[in-house]
Amino acid sequence: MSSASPSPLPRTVEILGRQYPTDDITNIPPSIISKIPLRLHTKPHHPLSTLRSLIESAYPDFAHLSSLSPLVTPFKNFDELSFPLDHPGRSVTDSYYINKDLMLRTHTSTHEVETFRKGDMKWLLTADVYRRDEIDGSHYPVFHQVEGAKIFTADANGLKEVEEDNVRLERLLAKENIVIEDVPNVSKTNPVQEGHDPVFAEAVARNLKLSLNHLILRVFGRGGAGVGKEEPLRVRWIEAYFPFTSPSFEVEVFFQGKWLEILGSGVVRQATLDTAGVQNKIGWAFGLGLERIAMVLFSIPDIRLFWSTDERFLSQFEQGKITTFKPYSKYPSCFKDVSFWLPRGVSLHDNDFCDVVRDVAGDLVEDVKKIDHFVHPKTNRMSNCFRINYRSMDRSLSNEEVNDIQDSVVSRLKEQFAVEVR
Ligand code: FA5
Ligand code: MG
Repeated sequence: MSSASPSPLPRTVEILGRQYPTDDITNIPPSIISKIPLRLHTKPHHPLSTLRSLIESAYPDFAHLSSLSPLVTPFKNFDELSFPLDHPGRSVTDSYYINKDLMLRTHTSTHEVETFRKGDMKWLLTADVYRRDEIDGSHYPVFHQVEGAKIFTADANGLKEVEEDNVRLERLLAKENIVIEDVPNVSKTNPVQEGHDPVFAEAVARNLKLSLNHLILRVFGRGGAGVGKEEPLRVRWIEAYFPFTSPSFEVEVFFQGKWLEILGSGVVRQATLDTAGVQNKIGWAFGLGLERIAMVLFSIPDIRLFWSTDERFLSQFEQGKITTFKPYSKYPSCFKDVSFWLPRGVSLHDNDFCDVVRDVAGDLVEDVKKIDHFVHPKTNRMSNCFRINYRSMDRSLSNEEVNDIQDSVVSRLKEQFAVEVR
């Protein structure tokens, strides 16, 4: 669970102009803190902002929220959403903690309870979310999600409302060039919740699917990507599991020869609505990842580009328009390996290594691979070897510059984890 760090931590960290006390689980690095104020989803002309607007335009009668702070309690991020105590997402290897009482949200579902509590019956919420992760072309420790939800009053009028909406959406979709692989709305492995009227719950699951098929068609079909015009758009619904929904589903879209997972969704757990003080409601929620969809729509080949401040990137985009990104150049890669012994009793998760690399090298690193590890049979010490691929998106890096960065990475590893370089 914990990663021992021999180097002393500052007693406080400053985030968005406020000081927060640290403790022995603090693991938020400066490189992440510096991303918090950027809020790319609200930056005019940015592809993530255009995609957010496109999604909002598919739900014109929903409340559109986008300014909630990413600092939340673990209680709110996990417990309030029925996550079990041993869920891996809670661990310091997977999430960023400011201290034991405060973390960076790992998903937009964090805000479900407070939003329902406010009385919003149908809403979209866009935000930056944070997860400790590997380094490669499609993973970044900060990304953006849109949460959407709609709840109905759990009585005869509410049921009538869902059923009428289902008829309306079915009519709309019947005219479109879309091929949907479906799964049952409910099944033994994807059950209606205890206490839910099965007829109502199934109508709600159906409403969720129709509503999202409609959104997907709008985003991929008419968004300029060309699908859904000559070629039918192919969408695949899959049974899924989330602690805070049942039944639950994931959606994949067939794009450029591959199935792409774009969202998770389901019928909201009654416990969530009860906690929010709206016991007499029933409804659905979904959470989708903006970067994955934007990479496809705008042909953006590397997830780091969203964070670029290079005019050659930014100037290519116009708010509200989906255009194809023209790469300005592909600069050469430079690979550097680092092999080291870990002292006994010190654990270093791959995500710890990646955080050190990101902190020192920022976006000059394209990916990191663990290429070897073993335990010495006599000393019981662990040996690791990582290969770092340095490549700038904006310019050529000199070997000298990369060597300097690599030296700093090594110093930080020695300082923080007392490693012995081999
Ligand atoms: C969730 O985050 C759930 N909160 C979604 C949800 C909401 C379910 C409401 C039910 C009801 P998941 O971890 O699968 O689920 O992430 C949702 C989407 O975020 C994924 O489908 C993907 O599009 C995107 N995503 C997840 N991890 C990454 C990542 N590392 N980089 C980029 N996008 C990601
Ligand atoms: Mg998923």
